[in-house]
Amino acid sequence: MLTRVGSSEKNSYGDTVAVAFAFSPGMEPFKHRQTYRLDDGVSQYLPFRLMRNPSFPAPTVAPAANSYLGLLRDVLSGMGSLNKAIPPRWFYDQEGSKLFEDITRLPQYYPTRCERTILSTYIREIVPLLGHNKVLVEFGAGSATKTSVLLGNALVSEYIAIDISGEFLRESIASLQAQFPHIPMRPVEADFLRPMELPHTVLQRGGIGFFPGSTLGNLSEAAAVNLLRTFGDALGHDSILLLGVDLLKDEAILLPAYDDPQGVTARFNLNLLHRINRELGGDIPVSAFKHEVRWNEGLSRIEMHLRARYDVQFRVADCSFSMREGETIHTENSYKYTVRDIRLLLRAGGWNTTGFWTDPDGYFAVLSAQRVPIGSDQEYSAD
Ligand code: AVJ
Repeated sequence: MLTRVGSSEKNSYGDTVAVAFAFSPGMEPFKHRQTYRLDDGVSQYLPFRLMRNPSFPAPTVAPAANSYLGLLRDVLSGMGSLNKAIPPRWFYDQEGSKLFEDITRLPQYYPTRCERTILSTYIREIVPLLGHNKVLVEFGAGSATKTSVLLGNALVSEYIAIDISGEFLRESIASLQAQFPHIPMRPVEADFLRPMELPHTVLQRGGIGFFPGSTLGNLSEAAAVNLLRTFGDALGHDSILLLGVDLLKDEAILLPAYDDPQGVTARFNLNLLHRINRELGGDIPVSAFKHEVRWNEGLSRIEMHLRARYDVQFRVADCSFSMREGETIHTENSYKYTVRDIRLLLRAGGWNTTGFWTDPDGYFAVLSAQRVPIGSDQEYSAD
């Protein structure tokens, strides 16, 4: 029985990329098409590889999922810039993924609750838009708690769950597999921001990209459009996207969602510094930093920062850094959209909106979309 497949390979930058996934004992999710190691190495052994996609605009030097080198590179380059910043993907080590789960249960953090309500309320309208027997691919699956309503109602041929936090993902998928034993499931530890190539079955049957939680909101417009195009390339022509996004609303609702009085979001933000200390041998005095949330009206986004309470000096991987009192490390953006914003973003990313659902308060939205047919030149119409 295949219990664990874990592997890695070097890309052209010498960085270790992607490939590690595992199945819990007893899962055997796709025994019937297990592949075997051939002499020419690991790529034959794996059902698929993650690789550079030629349609990606520029060869970005993206760090591998959760690799030491990836973290090191992002921290050193981010901390060496004039405006210090570390990308939010590094929040999600085992501890950070758990803290994020705690955030989703906070009364102030409405997105998870609203999205779950939308999905279960409108599942009967959503399902017919998802086609038959397509491959469900979830980007940033995490605890995958929103997936069961889809798996229980839509007809999908298999489920591929991608997340940067491998251990966490494998646990979530193991319990989902127990709930739906007849659906083959594959947990894939990877950074979905890297261009990816999915199993052949996705292109054969068409994919349903599931991108919940407003994770898209972490990205600038340019990066969001690129990612939506990458999804389209990976999922194929006959694919569908089901996207959850957070809508623009009053600051009085937004700020507490990211700055809860219980301090859970603060712990989540500060865990990044603990992680750097743990994994890169840093000596950052974490207590010298304060969780800070800002509403950036002009850019329509929530920003999270770590603000130095006083002048501090520290070392990370043998590099020295100093920060002035009040100086911040920018750790996350969370864009908030109008319905029109998100429709335009989808269209720019190669997707036509086919469905839109929201909660009674209009806080959150789920949208379905279809790929814009290549060469289509849509005329003006009244819809
Ligand atoms: C997972 C990116 C959607 O932006 O709301 C929650 C992350 N950060 N609280 C969000 C987050 C602080 C979350 N996303």
